[in-house]
Amino acid sequence: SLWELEAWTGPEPKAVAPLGLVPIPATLTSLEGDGFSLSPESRVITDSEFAAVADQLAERLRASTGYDLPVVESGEPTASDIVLSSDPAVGDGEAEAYELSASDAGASISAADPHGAFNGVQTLRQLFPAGAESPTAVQADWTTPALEIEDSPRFGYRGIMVDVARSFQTVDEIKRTIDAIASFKMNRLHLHLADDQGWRIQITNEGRAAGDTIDYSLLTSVSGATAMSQGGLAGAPGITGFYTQADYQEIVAYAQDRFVQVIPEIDLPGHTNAALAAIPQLNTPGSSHPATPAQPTAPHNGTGNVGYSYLDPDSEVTFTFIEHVLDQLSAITPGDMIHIGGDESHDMVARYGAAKFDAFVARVLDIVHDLGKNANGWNEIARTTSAMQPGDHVQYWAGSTAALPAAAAAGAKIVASRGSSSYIDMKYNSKTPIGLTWACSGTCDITQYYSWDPATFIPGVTEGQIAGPEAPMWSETIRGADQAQFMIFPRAIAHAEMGWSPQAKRDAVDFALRVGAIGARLTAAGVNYYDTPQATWF
Ligand code: TNX
Repeated sequence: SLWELEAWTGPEPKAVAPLGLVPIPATLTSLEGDGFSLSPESRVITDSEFAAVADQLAERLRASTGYDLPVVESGEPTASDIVLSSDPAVGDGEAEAYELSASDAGASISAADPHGAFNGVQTLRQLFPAGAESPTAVQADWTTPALEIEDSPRFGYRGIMVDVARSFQTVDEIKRTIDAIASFKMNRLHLHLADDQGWRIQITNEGRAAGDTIDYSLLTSVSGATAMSQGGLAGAPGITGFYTQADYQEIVAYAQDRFVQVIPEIDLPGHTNAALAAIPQLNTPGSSHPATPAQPTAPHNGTGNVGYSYLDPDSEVTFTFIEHVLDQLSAITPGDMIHIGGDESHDMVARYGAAKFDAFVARVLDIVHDLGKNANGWNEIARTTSAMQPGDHVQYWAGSTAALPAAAAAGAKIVASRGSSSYIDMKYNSKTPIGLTWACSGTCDITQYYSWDPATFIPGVTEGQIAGPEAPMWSETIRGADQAQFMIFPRAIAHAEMGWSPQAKRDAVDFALRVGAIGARLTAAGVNYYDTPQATWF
């Protein structure tokens, strides 16, 4: 009959990219009508408090759209303007909250603090076509969907760690990664600055204690020149180098502009071969390397061997050294947090017992507190509750969780970095050419790194005692930012959503679709990533 259906012979229907918002906002309401459209006449109208955030937004969109996008502090908004306004009521006192509205009546972001406004800007970026991330002008219909969002984070701490000790990365490389993580509202960058294979932060002799004869410049002149000797792609050795204090401050300031706090780590008392090899005075009989003038501590043999090195827990020189290093590091770190390591001091514990190790950690915690900072340490420090105080963190990575509830009761919050679902230096699968396998083997992809709840994975530790998730990127096998980003993305994005979005809103299948919509953005922004088959790429 006339009404009989015929087989469709036209083109395949095109898959429509989902709204690629990552992390998914707490609440999102679609609005009737058309979305917000940028035009050559568009302006960013901002309260003066948010001027710096407005400048960053305008700079980004000027590059990709070619429009002028002036930033102005007053003016009657038109339907093509973006308005950033300060409103103390947004988020009900919750830090980082924002509200966003985009429609044919205009776009607006309101927040109680600049960090909230910045977060709103990251969401707005994701509402435009992927070309918005391009560093050069492209043609596109710069229209968003019509919607309203009210959003705030689940956890205050959402981070990654980059290990520049095993293999160095330049200031510019670190800045690129800061840009990328900040666009997913991540707000912590933990830098692993010293380990057996290298020392990456300049320490000067200025302000040495009376009687201290250590030449601290040796730390970088000797151990800034060492790194892993093998382990990279086709056996590539690690990259050597170090940050001058000015370099480090440049990273910190760049991060701060993007609301990312830098957390510097000096790993103590183990993982210290680089310090021992550089500073003769540390090589006392009670250290792991009692050197004689004829036999100074050799640089690390360049393998990933761990657990053998340690500073002498009974030598005052050890603590003179630590006080000076942490004093200078604190002075160039505006953030509240110094990471003291504490992991894998196997040979020290074997020689002296756990009580000596705990006493060592307690003394270092006191040093950090006396400098006016809070301390973080890997979960081996969890027993040291006597010296812990509110504001401190314990970072869980592996092994027993038994000591964590007491550390939390002493006021320390737990940073969630369990190896099997947070370590982004692990291979995605057996074919990944770089990466390790000890913490996660088989498929270590976005689902594994997404489908768990930081609030419930440690028995006896409650949601309020969790600072948030951090994904560590160790560098035994990773060389430079391009390789690092291949390991970081998209797994760190899974962590970003886990740290930000309400648990009830999270769904692995939906996430895999939204991440897929992020791929083109990362490509446009020049960020490397692994195009995992677990995502649907649009
Ligand atoms: C364990 S995680 C270590 C690091 C290694 C990492 C490699 C931790 C606190 N210690 O020294 O780089 O495994 O995955």
